[in-house]
Amino acid sequence: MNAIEQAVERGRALIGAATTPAELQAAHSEAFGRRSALAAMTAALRDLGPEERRERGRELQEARAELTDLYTARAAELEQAAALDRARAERLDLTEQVWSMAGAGGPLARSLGAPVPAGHLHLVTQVRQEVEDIFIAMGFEVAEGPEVEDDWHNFEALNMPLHHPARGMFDTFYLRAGEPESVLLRTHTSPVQVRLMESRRPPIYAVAPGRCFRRDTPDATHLPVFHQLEALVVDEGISMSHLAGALDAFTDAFFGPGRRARLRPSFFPFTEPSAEFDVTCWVCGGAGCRTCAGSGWVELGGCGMVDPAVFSAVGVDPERYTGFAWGLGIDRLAAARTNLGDIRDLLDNDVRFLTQF
Ligand code: FA5
Repeated sequence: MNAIEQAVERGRALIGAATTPAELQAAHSEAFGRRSALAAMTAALRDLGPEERRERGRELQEARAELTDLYTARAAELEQAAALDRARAERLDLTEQVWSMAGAGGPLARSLGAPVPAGHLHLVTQVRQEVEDIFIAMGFEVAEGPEVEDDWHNFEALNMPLHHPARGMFDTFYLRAGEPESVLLRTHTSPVQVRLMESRRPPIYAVAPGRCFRRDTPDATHLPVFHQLEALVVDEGISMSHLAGALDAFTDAFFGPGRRARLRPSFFPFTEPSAEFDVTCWVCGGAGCRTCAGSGWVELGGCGMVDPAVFSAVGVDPERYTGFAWGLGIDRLAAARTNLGDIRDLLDNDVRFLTQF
């Protein structure tokens, strides 16, 4: 075996024995580096005659090429193994969480395939659907309107022209779009009344559930994002007793016997007369507490007979038709049904709370 063959043999052994990138780098230096046998033989070429220099030069080149190929192949193998190790180390076992939530983390349960807990509809969605069902059974249709509204539908058509003091009842989120304060997040579901009457002629018997937005400070009975269920009935001969009767039927269907409700005179620019719909406080039963601010009653919604000015704004003949409307707070209905002391719990997304319902 000549010196070149010996150098190749040694290089092969070194590269083959390297098991980490650092060892491979060391093997590379030893086989090709400045102090390697190949480097010494390359330097010695200059002392040879032209014929022999060409011949030895070619042999040295072949030796380098072979070792370079071996080095490149080994480097690829080591990189592949390192990537596999990294992937194993970073692997997230998503099933772990599910197993421990199910209280069935043991290897036996895994191999048997313990059940994965399923989610369910949020309490507010469940209540919304239940309330919709009650009114569908009473012959109402379910309508919808947009959450981003214009000034006309949210205020103006509801008898609240620009600068009307009643606009102060609704602390409004305005959007940067169009004229200043012309586009907003709806503060109530009442704009759906306007859209219904603009799009068709009476008779109308409709409810409209949906999300509403107000710059209200969150407390036990207020959220900045909450849900209402609007109702609108427009027909010939509708009176306040129809409104009271419909609310009574709803209270019985939703709460069952035992919950007292009352209508309390109030004011809304879009209804005349107007009232608030209250039920006895579900936390203290009427004695007075933090949830009912000491009054023993919690307001669930506003209601009244549609103001003739609203009919005129949307082109319904106020001489021929009368109607009633209300807006019930769905989050408060959910709280009343489940005896919840603070409706902020509805937004916390705490699984321990949500799984109870
Ligand atoms: C209104 O929003 C009127 N549009 C209701 C109405 C409709 C009156 C049709 C007449 C005719 P009010 O601001 O009172 O009224 O809100 C009605 C109900 O929505 C409240 O009783 C309450 O249950 C719910 N609500 C209002 N603001 C919030 C809030 N920040 N968080 C949770 N619920 C709320």
